[in-house]
Amino acid sequence: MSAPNKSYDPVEVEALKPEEIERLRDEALAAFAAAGDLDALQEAKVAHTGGASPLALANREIGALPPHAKAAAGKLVGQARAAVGKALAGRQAELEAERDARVLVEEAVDVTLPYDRVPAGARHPLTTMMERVADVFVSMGYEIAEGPEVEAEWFNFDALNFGPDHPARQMQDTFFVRPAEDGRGAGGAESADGESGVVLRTHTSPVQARALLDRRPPVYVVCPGRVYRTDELDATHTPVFHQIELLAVDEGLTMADLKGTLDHMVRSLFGAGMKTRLRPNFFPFTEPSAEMDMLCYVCRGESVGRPDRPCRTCSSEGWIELGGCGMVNPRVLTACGVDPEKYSGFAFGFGIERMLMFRHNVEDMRDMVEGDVRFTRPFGMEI
Ligand code: FA5
Repeated sequence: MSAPNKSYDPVEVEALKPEEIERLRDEALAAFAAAGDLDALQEAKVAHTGGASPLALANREIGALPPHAKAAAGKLVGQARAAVGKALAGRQAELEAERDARVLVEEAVDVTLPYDRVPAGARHPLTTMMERVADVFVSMGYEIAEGPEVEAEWFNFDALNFGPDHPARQMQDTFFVRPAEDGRGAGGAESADGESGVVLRTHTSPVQARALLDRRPPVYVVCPGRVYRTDELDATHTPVFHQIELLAVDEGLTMADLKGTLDHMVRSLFGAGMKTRLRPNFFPFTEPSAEMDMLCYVCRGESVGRPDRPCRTCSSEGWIELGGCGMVNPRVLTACGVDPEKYSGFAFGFGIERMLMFRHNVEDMRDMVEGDVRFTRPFGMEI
């Protein structure tokens, strides 16, 4: 900045000459107009309005003028700076509006497009059915127990009191696992008769033996899982299906506890007023054993003897067969190291596919295994 000087004439100070101020103003206006985006405008702003800009320097020169010249020079520079500020604000608004319009176009979302070309998946109704049953018992304090699907024959049969030549072994048609090439069993055990000693489990009952060997009584477990039998796939059978097994071993358990537990289960799953009935049957691992039926949840038994009101769900029999049950055979307790003098237990097991069939009027079990979403979709998207 020049030093104060009484004889100083603004006309003679180059930076304060009106035409120079005008030139600086016009240069700034042209730079703002030429700025194509907000970044360029920011650069022009610094160059033409910043502390080191020619107009700011000119403004500083005013202080060095003699008093009589200050007002005119101040007015000149002030007007130029005001014009520059106004042009800057105008261009800033223009460029911001342009940017906003561009962003709206670039980031536009076409809400008319399909939101998702791959429909969300959902769990299979068999899985949700099995969990729903297991939840009934988990809420009563039962623990979920699991076992392998490729199972030792000992757990699948021997521990459950199926003797080596017991005809009951043929009750369930078994997939035997072929022994390894070196003649050793699939589990690494020597096999004298060339059998591997390993099967695909035919029911969830081997989990009973595993649960008893793993824990000390009292034992309260529920065992859901996949099982295998050499059955042909037809409307009511599949070679791979699901069962759910229940086992309770404690002091003083009786058939009445079994019956009460079954009744509680059907009421939880099918509603108030439901009940079960037991019919004598035979399983080597329960004694006594029974077949368990539940009241038909559709007609509640009212279709029996009423040809005018037939029920398709129970074929007008009033009852639907659920599965097998009984008091745990003391020989099973002994095989698993539990004292049958002190403890008793009950168990039951049934097929999930069959339950899904009558609960949802599924007429053909093949629909459950074919993986067609037209079958699963009506069950909803429970995940
Ligand atoms: C058993 O498997 C016994 N482990 C049940 C049991 C457990 C009895 C505990 C006593 C104590 P069963 O062979 O009857 O029993 O089979 C039970 C259920 O599995 C049947 O009621 C039926 O619902 C289902 N099931 C059997 N075979 C098939 C199949 N091929 N396809 C679909 N479900 C089947």
